[in-house]
Amino acid sequence: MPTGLPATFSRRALFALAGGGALAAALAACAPGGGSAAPVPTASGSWAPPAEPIVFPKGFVWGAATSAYQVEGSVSADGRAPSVWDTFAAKPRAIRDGSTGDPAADQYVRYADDIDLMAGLGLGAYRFSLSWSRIQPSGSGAVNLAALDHYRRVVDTLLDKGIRPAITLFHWDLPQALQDVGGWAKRDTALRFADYAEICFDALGDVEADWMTLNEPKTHAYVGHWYGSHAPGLRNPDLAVAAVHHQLLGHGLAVQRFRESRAKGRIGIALNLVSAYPLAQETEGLERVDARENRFFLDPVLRGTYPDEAIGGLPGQIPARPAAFMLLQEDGDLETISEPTDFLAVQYYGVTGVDATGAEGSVAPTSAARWQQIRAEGLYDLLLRLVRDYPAIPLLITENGIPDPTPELTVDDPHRIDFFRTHFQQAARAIWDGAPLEAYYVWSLLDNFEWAEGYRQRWGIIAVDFETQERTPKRSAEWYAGVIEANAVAAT
Ligand code: IFM
Repeated sequence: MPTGLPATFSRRALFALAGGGALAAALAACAPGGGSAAPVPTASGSWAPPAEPIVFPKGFVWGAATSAYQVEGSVSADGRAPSVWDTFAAKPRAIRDGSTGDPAADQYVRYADDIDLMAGLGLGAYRFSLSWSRIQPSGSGAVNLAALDHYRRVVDTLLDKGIRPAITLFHWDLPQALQDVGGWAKRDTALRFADYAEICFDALGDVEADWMTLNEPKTHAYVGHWYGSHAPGLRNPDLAVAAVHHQLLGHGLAVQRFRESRAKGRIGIALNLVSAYPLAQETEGLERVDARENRFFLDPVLRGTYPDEAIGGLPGQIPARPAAFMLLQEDGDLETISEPTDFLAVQYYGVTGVDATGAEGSVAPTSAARWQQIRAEGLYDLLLRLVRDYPAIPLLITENGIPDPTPELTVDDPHRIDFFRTHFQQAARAIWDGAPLEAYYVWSLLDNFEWAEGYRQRWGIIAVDFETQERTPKRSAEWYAGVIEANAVAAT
């Protein structure tokens, strides 16, 4: 790793440390705005990382992420009530290995030890989510102070170690009591979410933190309400698009409450986005998939509009009724949804290919998670596309990662080191080309409950033995600690 890192970051400093004229020429050749009319940039071209380590901007934040249901366990401790995920996971065959989020990684109990591990790695920030059904067991009304006390201890312990909290309000675990009256398919849930958000801002808003309203509203809406393989297990595209609109409305209302509460810190939304590449000359199908995967979320939040192409009867669209979707929307909703935020949190896992009809296909190798097509350049394309197509806003990568190839516990994970190295290089390249990227959180800090896969997919940089709850940093954690210490990523 290099020594004598520049005191302040500049394109020139990055350039100097990153390999000179060949890099500059390559970067110039790949600069955005090359005249492509495709809905996503396809300009990543061929680019090789420089031989010398690439140094990130001074103050760049390196973190790791988890979510409440995936790591906390203690599902009935201190007054917590069931969420949709407790209900769903208890159904026969809902989870591949028959497991539930109890005990997960037992972080409700072991948070202080985990924070020690984070400090040992040198993490600058920890992204975790609050459990709504701990804090407000019925989803509305009475507040459970024991839960707020717990999260206060978590936040204080992080701060004691110099680790910035990055707090997600909702990572898919809706209180079951709200699902029982319609969940996100109903407008009222957006209002309940705003009230819950205000409780959290009042309790923890004295802390300098990065708040995220929602985690991946797309996954919760589509996989939970359309495909049926996540909680709440519904298979109705009309309910899925209702869940999109009401989650986004809840996001906008929560941002308003954040400003009113005068909480410290910043707020944004965490969207999982995909770089889609054409498999044919004709790109209409690609535009539909791009609208469904990206613009259905980016456009309302950042521009105050919904794209026309996301919903309909054509391949690549959500097969919901456009007229019914229109009827959900009330005057002022899009203004609320596009309430200005302080950053956009981007979750990047990979790419897809789309043919002329809108059918998706393979353009890159997959990981053990079959939905994940791995192409590090897709991250560069995505970040530059955000810069090109949307109003300027600071960007954070709040999730990026890969599972182990085996469900067995392992600490030897060279594939993960390669994955992160190439993605970090593309992130640096995007910064060089003008992306205002400020932070990078790896998914995940710990092996954990991977939703419908149960404990069979291990995404952590720290291995967890779920029998004993023993933690062992994987090779990738040691490698990541080196990146953090140097604030730089090497070529190999
Ligand atoms: O584990 C999930 C996380 O909860 C949301 N983003 C994707 C991860 C890997 O599937």
